[in-house]
Amino acid sequence: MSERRWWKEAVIYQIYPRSFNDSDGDGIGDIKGVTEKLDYFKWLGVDALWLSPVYKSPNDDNGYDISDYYDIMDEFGTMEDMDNLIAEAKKRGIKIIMDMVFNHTSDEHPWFIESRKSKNNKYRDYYVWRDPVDGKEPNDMGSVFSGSAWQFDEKTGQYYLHVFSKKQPDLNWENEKVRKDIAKIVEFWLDKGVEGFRLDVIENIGKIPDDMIVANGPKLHDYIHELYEKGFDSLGTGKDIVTIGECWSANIDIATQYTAPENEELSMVFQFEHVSLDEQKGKAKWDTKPLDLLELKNVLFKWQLEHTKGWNTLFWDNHDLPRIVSHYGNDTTYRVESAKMFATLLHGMKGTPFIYQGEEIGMTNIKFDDISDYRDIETLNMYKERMEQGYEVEDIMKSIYIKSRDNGRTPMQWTSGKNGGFTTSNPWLGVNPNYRDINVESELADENSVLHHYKKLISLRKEEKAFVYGDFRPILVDDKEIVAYYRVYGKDKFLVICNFYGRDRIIEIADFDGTNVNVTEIISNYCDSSTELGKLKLRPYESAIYKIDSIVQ
Ligand code: TEU
Repeated sequence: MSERRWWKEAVIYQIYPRSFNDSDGDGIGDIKGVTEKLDYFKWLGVDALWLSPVYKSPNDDNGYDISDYYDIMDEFGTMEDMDNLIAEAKKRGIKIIMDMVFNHTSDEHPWFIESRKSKNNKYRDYYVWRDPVDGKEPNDMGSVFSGSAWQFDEKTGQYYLHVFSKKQPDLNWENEKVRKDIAKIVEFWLDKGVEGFRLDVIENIGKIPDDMIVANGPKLHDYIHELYEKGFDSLGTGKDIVTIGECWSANIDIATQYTAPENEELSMVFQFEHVSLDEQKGKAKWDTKPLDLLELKNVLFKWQLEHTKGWNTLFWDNHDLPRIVSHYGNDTTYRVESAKMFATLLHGMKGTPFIYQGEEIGMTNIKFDDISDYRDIETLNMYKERMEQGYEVEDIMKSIYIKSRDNGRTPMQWTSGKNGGFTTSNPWLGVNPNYRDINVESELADENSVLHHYKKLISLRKEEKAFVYGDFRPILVDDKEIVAYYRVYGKDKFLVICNFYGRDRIIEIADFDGTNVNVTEIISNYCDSSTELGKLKLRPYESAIYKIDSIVQ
């Protein structure tokens, strides 16, 4: 059995502060806005809040371009607000997890301002500089946000590397001074009382640009282990923190390397195989294909069954992804049922569940008519690039509606009032007009809402350790419409069963034959679910968890 740790038993809630709650009426969410909602989290039962970056930033990539790791973005408030949030959260038993962007900084960070001044500046080697080759970029490395990953800098006649935007120059981790300065940042935030870090694209820090290697470079794990020794070794220091790496290209072996406890690296990693199954291999994320449920089951079950030496993260949504009800589910007729089905499927599995703001009320993707209403740099750069390449506007917008990161970034819908209660002025990004029907206020008042369903699932994990530490045993693996599995822990046995589509199904389950077992429904997304002997009838998107007790003769 895996060792007990608080972060295995926790449910973590991700906040994208810009879109969460605006306390001062400037149209942008802020830290005080998060503090105002702490009692909401307490009610919901989440254990920790992961805050997307709140540090000083010119916001080319909404805070993922940091210009000062030791200070707070003006629009979000002050360090005093941050200290207050940490203290108020602690009073309620809620931990704060900071998002750390260590692969790159902003080009407005003092290190880069210095670095670009001259070739012999003492910060030159904090970043990756290369000479032109035949008067052009050093090689063909591309940026995740379109175009080349190299930017020419007139002043010194060299190119610098930026795997993301031009305003996000990559740090050079081969430089020991960089690593020391990063460790200091970790220490500073640990001293403030935060209890974990989410590490942005940490897989990129071992990059070898000359060989066009970005993720999983040869020294990656040495660097992470070094950080572990200098700060993440939470048990050693008595600070029992959690570390979560964002690792897009992790397979099971790589994830194991990061998370097997004896390797002393990270607590867990985000891998994205299950949420990228609508993408075509070798093509841009914008060129999608329909989801094949068997493929999804295969991926989910593989991580459950084979990633056993380390710990899994469980998530559907984040600030880079479309909303799950729109992405893989049904965001019209069966929005409520499918949102609950995804929640049940996920929270029943083994790993730490992450809830992204708004997921708990079943928020959906957005369709703005005009590109000028979008704010995400990745979306805007892709639009420009594809327009230049001659794509039809209609086709570009279609892929934006499916995959744009702004789908997950529209403001949190709190009430049916103006701007969904997010702000009193103009929101920085449009509120989804469906806030009149989909909002926290109305879901709090409705026992059958998606929100109450999340609350029940969170408390179920607290009550039944089978969901945390129990074995995972999939069934009906070849069924093209149903996802089902058992969680077994000592004498405790639970069945999680989900109808993934809008068609009625009748399923035969041996455990339901009524002879040697008592079957009790623990949670369901229909209020009147019923089972017949030996048969389980599942309506559209119906999902449920049953407790199965053997009858001792
Ligand atoms: O994301 C890493 C990353 O690779 C994403 O940009 C991803 O490829 C893309 O969103 C898929 O559409 C992290 C952050 O989560 C993201 O918000 C930042 O933009 C990025 O790093 C750069 O810091």
